[in-house]
Amino acid sequence: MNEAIKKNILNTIKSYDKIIITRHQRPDGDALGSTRGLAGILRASFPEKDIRLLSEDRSEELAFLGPEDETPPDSFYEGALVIVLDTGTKDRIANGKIHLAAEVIKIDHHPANDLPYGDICWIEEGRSSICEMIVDFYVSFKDELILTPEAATALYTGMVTDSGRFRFPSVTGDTLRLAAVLLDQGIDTESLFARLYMEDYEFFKYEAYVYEHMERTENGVAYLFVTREMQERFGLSREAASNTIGLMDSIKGCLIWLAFIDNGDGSIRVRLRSRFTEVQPLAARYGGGGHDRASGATVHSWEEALKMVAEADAQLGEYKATHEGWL
Ligand SMILES: [Mn+2]
Repeated sequence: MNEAIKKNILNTIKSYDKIIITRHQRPDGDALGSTRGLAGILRASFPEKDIRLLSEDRSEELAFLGPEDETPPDSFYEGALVIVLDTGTKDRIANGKIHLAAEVIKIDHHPANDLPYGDICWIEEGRSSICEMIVDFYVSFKDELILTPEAATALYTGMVTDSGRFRFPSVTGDTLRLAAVLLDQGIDTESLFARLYMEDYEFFKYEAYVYEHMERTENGVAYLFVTREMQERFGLSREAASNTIGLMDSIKGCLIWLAFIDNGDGSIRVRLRSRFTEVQPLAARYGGGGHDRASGATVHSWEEALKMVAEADAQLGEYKATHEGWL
């Protein structure tokens, strides 16, 4: 079934002269890597087409991958094809002009939801990353498509970051086989990993602060309030502040961990993570969503945040009482 969808996508791409590639707001490595990677493949394969990566949001941390395209006049969208990557719902698309285009393709790995979009959809929930799907697409049409080392590096960046360096349960044999295709292009992994994972000296001071200030509920929910004061004290960017969630991911017995990031505008961004049990339903109760074990939501007060912590604690207590084998 997916083979037919992929073929349809390739034929649709071939039928347009202008193609716009975009992604979700607050782009992560997968959103950024997949859009850059696909743009690179299509530019190399179809040099006669005008292909633009047009997103309203960029990422400081991943700027090393290279510059992005400037905003063209609205007329550019006329008769153009839009490809949206890694974006589950229409409201999260980081491009407010896609309605001006002729046709929209959606390629995604987020669970189905009530805000569908796209004329052609290729959705595989089980996939570890969109980058993996783009490499799969490339491999399916290897004779017609060209993968450049730059595109391979962008795609590898997304595969590595969205899979937690190939550790998450979504990683399959296919994931590694497709990653191998990228490595065969000659990626400078020493430089890439240094850029992705090395941190400034001050960051480790921040990390120490996080471990000093995080809390744990009775049943083992680890959580932290990333206040404005904390963000200013350590000079944290929006991304760095929200990445705090990752620091709490390896605490024995803490199967759910939450980070509450004060946006400074009256809203508090919540990042939810879990192992063995799912946090997606909890996020959904607060108007959020995402993956089973990695979700996001927004609350509007610290009281509401604590209510969420209490619900997570109750869920975890129930889980631990009725399951074995977790740690
Ligand atoms: Mn993704």
